[in-house]
Amino acid sequence: PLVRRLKEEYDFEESLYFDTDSTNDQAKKALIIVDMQNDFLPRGSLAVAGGDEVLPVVNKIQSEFNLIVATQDWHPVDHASFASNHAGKNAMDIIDLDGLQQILWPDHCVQGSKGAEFSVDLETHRIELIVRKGTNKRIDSYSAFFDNGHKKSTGLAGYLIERGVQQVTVCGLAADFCVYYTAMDALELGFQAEILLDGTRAIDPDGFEKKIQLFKKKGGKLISKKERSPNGE
Ligand code: VGL
Ligand code: ZN
Repeated sequence: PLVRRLKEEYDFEESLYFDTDSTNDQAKKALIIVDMQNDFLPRGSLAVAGGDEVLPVVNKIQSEFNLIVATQDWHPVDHASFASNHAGKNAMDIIDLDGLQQILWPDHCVQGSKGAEFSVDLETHRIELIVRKGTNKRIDSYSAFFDNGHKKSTGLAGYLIERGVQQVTVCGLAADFCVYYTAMDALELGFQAEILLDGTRAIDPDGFEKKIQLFKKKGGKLISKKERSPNGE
């Protein structure tokens, strides 16, 4: 009954107040800001080159959205994605983790650490939901929607659907991992999805280039804030 009531209220509002195409469009778009955390920024333990350059873009584009959500990579110290937790292994080695290929990373985004905090330069006051992922020590989660094995949902899809969202724009770090898998899952779930190119940076730019071919093939779009507003406003 709650869902039905929400649905009725939503339809009701839509027909009465959000009846023009442009405002309708606004109400149905969400911005997903992925992992803008100290460890992915310069001097962080898994620093993405140029990661700090996306901050002004990610801050500015928020004004175009009525709903802003964010994610935080949020690992326990003994997380299986950390090379330090596997004797004789180094960062960037690949292991089998419960049947899935797992890239090993330097320790990063440990729950409660400074490295796991959002950059102080990220505009956060309009963020309505923060999804924390990678919290189970045996399970890694790049996407904001599912863990890497697609075994469990984070609840984000349900949240967005209940908020009437049909289109998501994904930005943040890193382009070739958490941003890419978030955007791909969004498409698969039936959302229209776009990646904000000047609002993201890759760990491996060549790898990202290959991955986004598949994203485009599946119907994903690439946008850039600069193109939308040539004067940078
Ligand atoms: C990420 C590697 C490991 C990301 C998270 O946010 O893209 N990459 N954990
Ligand atoms: Zn991680």
